[in-house]
Amino acid sequence: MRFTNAIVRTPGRNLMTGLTGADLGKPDYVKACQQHRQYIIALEDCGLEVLVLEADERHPDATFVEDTAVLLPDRAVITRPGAPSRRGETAGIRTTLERYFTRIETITAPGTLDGGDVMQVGRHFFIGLSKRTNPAGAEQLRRILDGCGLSSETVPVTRHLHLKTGVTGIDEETLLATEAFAMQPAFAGRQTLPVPAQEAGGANILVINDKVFLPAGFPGVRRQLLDHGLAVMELDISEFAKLDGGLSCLSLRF
Ligand code: CIR
Repeated sequence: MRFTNAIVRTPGRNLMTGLTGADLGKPDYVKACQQHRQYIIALEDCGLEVLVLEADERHPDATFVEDTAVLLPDRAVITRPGAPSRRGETAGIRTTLERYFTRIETITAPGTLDGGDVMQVGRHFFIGLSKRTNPAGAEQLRRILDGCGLSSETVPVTRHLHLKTGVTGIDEETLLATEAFAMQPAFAGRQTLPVPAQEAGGANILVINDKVFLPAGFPGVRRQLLDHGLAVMELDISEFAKLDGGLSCLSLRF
């Protein structure tokens, strides 16, 4: 899968009031903006055209744009985020995506779905059933995917916020996964690079064309990726991790 575009949203000054289950302290707004800038530069270095949306001061978690949409080759699916405080984020994303996609679908009530629970591996999609994504939302997405000739299956998410918090598809055969996911029957038959138990925060990596980005501070994960023959670059996203955010959450890629 090769990407040409990305959409990101500048963090708002309200960032420190975002949702979190992490016990890592409050994010520093200025530092978060610096880290976000480095993230944009990294995407641009991959050859992507990056659309930078302005901060949304009404929605503290709006910088985590990945959760608001699922992008398919011929259409965009606007999600219905599981957290009520995030539902208002989708209106702006819809307007933005209308510039790029002629066909837009929408997850509707009672369904809930966060983009962080949707992992594409080739033409197959894994959909996490989490605190944010419910069976009705997953079923709506399954039908849309089915209509596009794309297969999917659900995966229970019990120990992480989202599916992709704990597992990343590196290529069609290889996953990087925490212990919680390595044993999942859904992932049997694929090679799994294990994330060390004390480095669960390093499971969400970003694979963009031929480049691989890893959050800074996870030497065991870095070693796994290097041993697999991947050239990895580290990005410091400490301020976003304080809000349970990983590398993939900060962009929509297509
Ligand atoms: C939230 O709880 O919704 C945000 N603080 C973090 C969202 C992270 N998104 C993602 O993993 N895709």
